[in-house]
Amino acid sequence: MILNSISRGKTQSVYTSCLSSFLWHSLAFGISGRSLSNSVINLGIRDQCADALSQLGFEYEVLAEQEGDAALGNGGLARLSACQMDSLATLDYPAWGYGLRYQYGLFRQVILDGFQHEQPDYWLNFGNPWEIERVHVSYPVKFYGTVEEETLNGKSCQVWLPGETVEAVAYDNPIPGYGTRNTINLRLWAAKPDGQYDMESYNTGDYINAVVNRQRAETISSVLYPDDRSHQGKELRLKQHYFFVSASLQDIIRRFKDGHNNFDDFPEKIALQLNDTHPSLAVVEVMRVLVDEEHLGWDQAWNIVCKIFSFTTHTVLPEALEKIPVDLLGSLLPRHLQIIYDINFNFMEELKKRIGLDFNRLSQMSIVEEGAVKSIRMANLSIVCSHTVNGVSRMHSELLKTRVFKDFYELWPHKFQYKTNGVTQRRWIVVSNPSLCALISKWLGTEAWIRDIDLLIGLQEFAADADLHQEWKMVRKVNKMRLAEYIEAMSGVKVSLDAMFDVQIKRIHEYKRQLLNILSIIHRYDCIKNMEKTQRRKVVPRVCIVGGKAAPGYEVAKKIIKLCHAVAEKINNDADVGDLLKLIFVPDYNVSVAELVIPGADLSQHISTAGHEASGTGCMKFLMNGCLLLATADGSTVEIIEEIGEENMFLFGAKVHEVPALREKSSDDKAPLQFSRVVRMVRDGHFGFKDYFKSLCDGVEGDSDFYLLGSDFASYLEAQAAADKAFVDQEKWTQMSILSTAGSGRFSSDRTVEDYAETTWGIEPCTCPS
Ligand code: NTF
Repeated sequence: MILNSISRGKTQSVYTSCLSSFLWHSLAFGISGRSLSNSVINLGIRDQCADALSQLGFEYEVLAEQEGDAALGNGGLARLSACQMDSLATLDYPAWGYGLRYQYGLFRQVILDGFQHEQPDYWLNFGNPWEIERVHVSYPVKFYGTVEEETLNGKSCQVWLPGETVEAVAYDNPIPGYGTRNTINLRLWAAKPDGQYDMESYNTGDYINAVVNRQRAETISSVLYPDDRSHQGKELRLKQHYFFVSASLQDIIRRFKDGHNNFDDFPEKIALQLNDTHPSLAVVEVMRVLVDEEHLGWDQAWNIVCKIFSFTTHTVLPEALEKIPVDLLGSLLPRHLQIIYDINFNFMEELKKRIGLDFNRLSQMSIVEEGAVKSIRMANLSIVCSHTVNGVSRMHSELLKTRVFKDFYELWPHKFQYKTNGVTQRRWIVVSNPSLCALISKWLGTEAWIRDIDLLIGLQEFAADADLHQEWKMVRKVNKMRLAEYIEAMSGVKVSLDAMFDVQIKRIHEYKRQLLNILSIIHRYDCIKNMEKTQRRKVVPRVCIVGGKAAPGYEVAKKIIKLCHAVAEKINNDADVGDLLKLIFVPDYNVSVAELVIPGADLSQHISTAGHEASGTGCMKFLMNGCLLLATADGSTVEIIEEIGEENMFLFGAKVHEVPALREKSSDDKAPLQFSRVVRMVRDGHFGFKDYFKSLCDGVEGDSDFYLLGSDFASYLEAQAAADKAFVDQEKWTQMSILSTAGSGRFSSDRTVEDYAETTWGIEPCTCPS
C-alpha cells in the first residue's frame, strides 16, 4: 500500500516546490534493509569513507556488516516502496515518503529443531543514527467519540467530538539519490501520548491511569502486523492505518496551506497514490477535512478527491482484499463511516443510472458489503475515489480487468492501467554485487548504466566473448565462495563450489509453492539413492537453498518449513549422496541475507501457480545479477520472457488460462506417478513427523491440490532436467547469464517511477541547483 502525494506540473526545484509531497503508505512500507552502504554509494563517497575508516583502523566492509536491518515491512510490497524511493530521489522527482516508525519491525525467525519461532525485532536498541527526530513536527490524531449535528452559518453540519487524542511525532529519514544533489525524505510517525489528557488524569489523582494511557498511545506505532495477506478486523491495525493517514495528510495540507489560501490548486500540486488498500482511509479523511474543517461544499471536495488519488493494488486473490467490519469502523471513526455511506449512496445512484436495477451487480460493486458481518470493501472504496487503478504487471492488470474488478472495468475502462514493478540497480547490483558492478562498467566502458539502466543492453554484444566469460565466471565464483562460507558458518554444512546453487527465497506461501520445490528435491534424492554408483557420476551436483518467513498464524507455511528441515537432515547426512545434493534452509531471511544470497545464486525459482503472483520482484533482482530463472509464466516473469527470450530461462507449468480447467479435472488424471511416490515417502514417515506432515500431504493430493503441484510436477521435473543439462555446458550457461543481466533493464524501478510520473501523477523532475 502506498499513498503518495507529489507536486504536479512544472516546478522550479524541490526547494521552491516544497508543497510537493509523496505520501507513502506505511503499514507494509518501510526502510527496508541497511542504509549505510546504499547512502555512501548514492552520495559518491564510498572510497573516501573507506579511506577515512582505514586511517582509524577499521575496515569499511566489516563496519557496514554491523548495521542491523530495518525491517519495517513484510515482504515484496515493502521492499518495492524502498526501491521506488531510491528511484524517485535519483531521478530528481519532488517526492516525500511517509510511514510508521514501528518499534518492533518484522519478527526475527529462529529455527529450533526445524520449527519456526518468532522473536521480537526491537531494532531501535542502539538507536537509529539515520533518523532525525522532529519534536516540533507533531499532529494530534483523534479516535472514537460521537458525531453531532450542528448549525453553522445557517447550514447544518456534522461535528465529530472525538474521545481520544494521540500525538503523531515525525522522524525524518533522508534518502539520497545517486549522482544528484536531490535527497528526498521518508517521514515516519511515532505515536506519543497527548499531553492534555495526561494532565487531566493526574489532576484527578489517577496517576496509574495516566501512565497506562501513555503506554496505550505508544502502542499504536509499536508493532508491525506480520501477515502480508490476511487482514483480520483488528482494532489496533485500523488505528495504525488511520494514525498514519491522518498525520501524513495534516502534514501535507499544512505545507500546502503555507502558500495557498484556498484549495483551488490542490489537485495541481498534490498527487496521492494509494499503494494497496491499507491507506485507503485517506480518501475519506480528505473528504472529512475539506467538508467539516475547511467548509468546502461536498461536490467541490469530491471533485478534488477524484483528481488527487490513484490506486495500485498488489494482489490477485479476491479473498485477500481488505474488508473492515462496519461496527469496528463506526466505533473508532464514526464520522468516517458516515462519509463512506454518503460516498456509497452517491456511487450507487450513479451506477443505477448506468446499469439499471441489476441488484446482483449493484451489491457486488457496492462499497458496503451486507452479510453476517457488514463490512467496508476497501478496494471498492479506492476504485470509486481514484482516477487510476494500477496493476503491478501486465498479467496482473489483465486479471484485474477480467476477474477481480471486472464490473468496475466495464464501468470505467479508462481508469485501468498497469505499471510493472521494478527494483533499484543501485542496491541490487552496485551495493550487493560490487565486483559484477565493476565488470559491467568495464565492458560497457561507462558507469552511466547506474543511472541509465537501458545501457545494460550493451552487454548483449559481448555475450559470446571468451574474455568476458572468463571474468564473468570469476566474479560469480567469488560470490559463490562468499555464500558457501556463510552457509558453513550458519549451518555447519560444507558445500561444493562446483555444485549448482539453486535458490528459492521469499515469504512462505502455498501459492509460491515451496512445497513443490521440496517434493522435487525428495525426488532427486530418491533417484540418486536408486542409481548405480557409475550412474551417480553423471548427476549434476546441487545445493538447494530455501529461505523465508511464515506468518506466525499460518500453520501450513510453518509445516513447510519443518518439512524442509526434516528433508535436509536426511539428505545432508546421507553418505551415499555426498556433494551431489545438499538442502540448506537459510534462517531469518531478510534484505541483508538477500544481498548475500542473490549474487551467489546460479539458478533461482519463481514457481507460483500461474495467476497468483501479482508481479514478483525477487526474480528481477536475480535476473540483474545474472542468475538464471526457473519459473512459471506468472506475474512479471511473462515480461521477463519477452526481454530475454524463453531460451534463456527454464519455463514450465500450466498457463494462466489452463488453471481453471485443471482444477476441475478429476484427481486421478492429474499427478504423475513420481509425484505420488514422493508424497508417499513423506506420508510413510521417511523424514519423521509422520502425523505432523499428514495434512500437508492431504493438501496436495486428490481434489485438494488447489495450487496444482501434482499437475505441474512432470513439467517441473523437465525444467529441472533442462537446467542440469545447461549447467554442464558452462560456456552456454555463462552466455545465458550475461544475457539475463543484459535484458534486465526494463525491470529497474527507475522505469516504473518514470511511468508513474508521466502517466499517473503528471509530474516532472526538478533538478536541485548545485
Ligand atoms: C505483493 N503483494 C505481491 O504478492 C507481489 O507479487 C508483488 O511483487 C509485490 O506485492 C509488490 O507489488 C503483497 O505483499 C500484498 F500485501 F499485497 F499481498
